[in-house]
Formats: sequence, C-alpha cells, structure tokens
Amino acid sequence: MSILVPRDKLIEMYSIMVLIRAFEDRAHELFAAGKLPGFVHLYAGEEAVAVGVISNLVKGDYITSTHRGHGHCIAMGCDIKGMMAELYGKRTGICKGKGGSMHIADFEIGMLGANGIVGAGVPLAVGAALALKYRSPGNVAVAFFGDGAMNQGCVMEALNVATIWKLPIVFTVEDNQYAISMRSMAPTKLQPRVATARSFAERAVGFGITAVTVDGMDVLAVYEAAKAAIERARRGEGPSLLDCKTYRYYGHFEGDPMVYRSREEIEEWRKRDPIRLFKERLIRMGVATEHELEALREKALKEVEEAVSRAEEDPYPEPSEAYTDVFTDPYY
Ligand SMILES: Cc1ncc(C[n+]2csc(CCOP(=O)(O)OP(=O)(O)O)c2C)c(N)n1
Ligand SMILES: [Mg+2]
Repeated sequence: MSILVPRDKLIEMYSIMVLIRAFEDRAHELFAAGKLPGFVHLYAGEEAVAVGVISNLVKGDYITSTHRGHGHCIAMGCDIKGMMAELYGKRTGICKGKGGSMHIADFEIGMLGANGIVGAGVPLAVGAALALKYRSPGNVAVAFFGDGAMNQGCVMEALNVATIWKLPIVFTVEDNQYAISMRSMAPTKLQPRVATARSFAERAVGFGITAVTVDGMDVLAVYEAAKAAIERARRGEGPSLLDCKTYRYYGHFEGDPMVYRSREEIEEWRKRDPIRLFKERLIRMGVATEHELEALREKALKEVEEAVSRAEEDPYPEPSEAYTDVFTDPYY
C-alpha cells in the first residue's frame, strides 16, 4: 500500500465490511426460511468494492446501485433496521416496504437507489454528475454496475456523454465473473464472442476514459484506485472507470441452483476472501488485534439480529396505502 490510511478509517472500513457480510449471510438464511418476499441478490464476497470506493466519499456525493445493492446501501450509511424491514416488506422499511431488496434508496444520504433494471443506474449517475458539476463543484457521483451491465447500450451512451461533458463521475464495474449464469467478457464455449474489447478497462479507454483494472478482493487496492479516480473527478478532470475483479459467494439470486459453476471454483475464490485478507493485514500492520476485530464482527452480528427481531414484529403497510409512495396512477 502506497497511501497512508488513518487507523480509525481502517477500523471503520473493516466494521462496514463485516456488517455487510453479517447482513447478507442472515438474509440468505431468512430467504431460505421463506421470510422474505420478492427477489433477493446478495453481495457477500464483493464487500471490498463497495467499501473501498465509498470510503472515499464525502457529504454531497451521490451513488447509484444495482439489483445487488445491499452492500452499497450499508456502506453509504443506510439504516440497518430500515433495510431489513424493507426486505420483509414492512411499513417501517426504508422505502415503506414498497421497494423491497432491489429498490432501496435514501436520497438524504446520496444513495440514489438500487435498481432492478440492469445498467439503468449508470445514466442516472451521469445525470447526478451533470447536476453536481453546476450546483456543487467538487462533489462526485459513483455508478456501481456489473460486468453484465457493461454490455448494455445505455451504459455505452453514459460513458460517451460523461467524457464529452467531462463529468465528475467514477464508473465502478463489479466484475463478479457472471451475469446470471453467463460470463460477460471471457469467451467460453457457450459464448465464443461476447465483446470486442479484451477488457472492460480497454473498452473504457476507447471512450477516452481513464481506466484501471483492480483486485476487487483487496479493499485497500480498491480504496487507493478509487481515491485517485475520485480526486481527479473532484478537480474537474472528468470520468474514470474502475474494473474491479471480484466474486459473489451466493447464487445470482436466492434460490439459484448454481449448475453453471463448481464448488471448487467457489472455494478457490473464498481462499482470497476480502474480509479475511483485510483482517490478516490489519493484524500484521499492528492496527488491531484478532480479538478486537472479532469483537467488531460480533457487534455487526448483534446489530443485524436486532434488525431482524424488529422487522419480524413490525406491521405490514395497510391495504389503504397501496397507492401511496408509488409512481403508478391508480386511475389510469
Ligand atoms: C435491462 C435488463 N435486462 C435483463 C435483466 C435480467 N437480469 C437481472 S440481473 C441480470 C444479470 C446482471 O449481471 P451483472 O450486471 O454482471 O450483475 P450481477 O448480477 O453479476 O451483480 C440480468 C440479465 C434485467 N433485470 N434488466
Ligand atoms: Mg456480474
């Protein structure tokens, strides 16, 4: 690591990573127990990306997220109880139980929304960056999106216009190796030719965007790359793209039979678990002891458990509220 990160910051980053993992592992169990209605896509394994990038953000910055958005929400500081209640579809949810796992948003803290439409958060982030350029120079927008989304037309348009308008935006690709069951870049028998560029970073360079490929399992590598990209955007020097190589531990969605990948592959990636790697590093650096880090993990487990107990007890929205806080016109 060539940058110095204050101790408090490192501890905070670790705490958020273990909180995301605790939330996701518990959501996995809750879904299997039939407690969560609707689709759920989990972020476990990818924590280093959300935390490495978002740890560089300040008040007034914006992010847009994906269908796999819990990690981005937690790293932005969304209320854990409100998030869990949202997954349960309860009235106390962060979006009053009407958004569910895929549509968590909290505009007050710059979290412009998870999004069920693949790639759709990217042009939204470009719009946010355009607004920031005029209303709040120095602030930035970050678009998180998957390797699958990188093959969406609206993402190409977003990359293009962001360069032309020199917007303060950081495009963050979370290349977790799969788009549902397909690989998005590496050719396979099923998809002999999926993209013309050899890498996402190379494709971004074609748009005139500064791009780097990053080890998405190493939170400090992500932090460092994101820091450079975000500082460039804050200085008014335009967009960057981070191509973060990472892996999702659970299926594409909860209930996915996962016939397209082997146990061995999952085990191989788990050997470089982002939380374990960071933990070992923090101990080696003398930042914290194993005992202290374990206490942080236990605190996260407790926080999630409290959110589950609360969500279990909370009420569902009243039928009379079916048409409030949604965009659909009931009389249409
Ligand atoms: C526009 C659109 N097309 C297709 C889908 C169905 N779909 C949901 S997730 C997904 C794969 C997304 O892959 P990626 O962008 O790599 O994100 P990941 O799930 O790996 O995080 C697809 C095709 C959708 N939700 N929206
Ligand atoms: Mg993917």
